[in-house]
Amino acid sequence: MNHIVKPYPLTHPYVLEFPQASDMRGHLTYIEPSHDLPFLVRRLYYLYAVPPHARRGGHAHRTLFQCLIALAGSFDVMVDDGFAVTRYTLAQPTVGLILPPMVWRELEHFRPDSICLVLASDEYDAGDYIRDHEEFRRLAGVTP
Ligand code: T46
Repeated sequence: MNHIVKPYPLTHPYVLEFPQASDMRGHLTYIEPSHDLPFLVRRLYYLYAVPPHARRGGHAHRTLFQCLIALAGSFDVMVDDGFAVTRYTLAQPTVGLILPPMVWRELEHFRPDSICLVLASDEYDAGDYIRDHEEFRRLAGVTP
């Protein structure tokens, strides 16, 4: 079950910028999920040591909200809502890409030493994944 805390757009991906405190010692970015995200965080995980030619994702989620952040390095995220494809390059630790349910995502072009932090609205549930693109298009209402 997702816990939506703010009336953000809940059907389209979008990019958020998080605050940064900087001084001579470097930078610090902070996220307060109950204020800054359109969902409460129940899980986090991270992708790292991804080979340059590897692709991650290749699925949609039925109910899960996620926020993707490039903590280090950079990578591309292809997002498909069934009707249009949008490509994002994540390259700053102050930027989060919000992915609502029912969007197909593929991550690729990881630069060496990239780290992708993912904040997720629910615990891991293999049943929440849609791994067949045709099934995704049907469920998204694109094809009958
Ligand atoms: C997503 C993209 C961005 C778990 O046991 N628990 C977890 O919380 C996760 C995320 C994965 N796993 C297991 C399931 C598989 O045996 O870890 C293995 C690799 O997972 P997967 O092939 O789904 O990894 P990605 O990088 O293709 O996808 C992941 C997330 O699963 C997915 O929700 O949006 O990162």
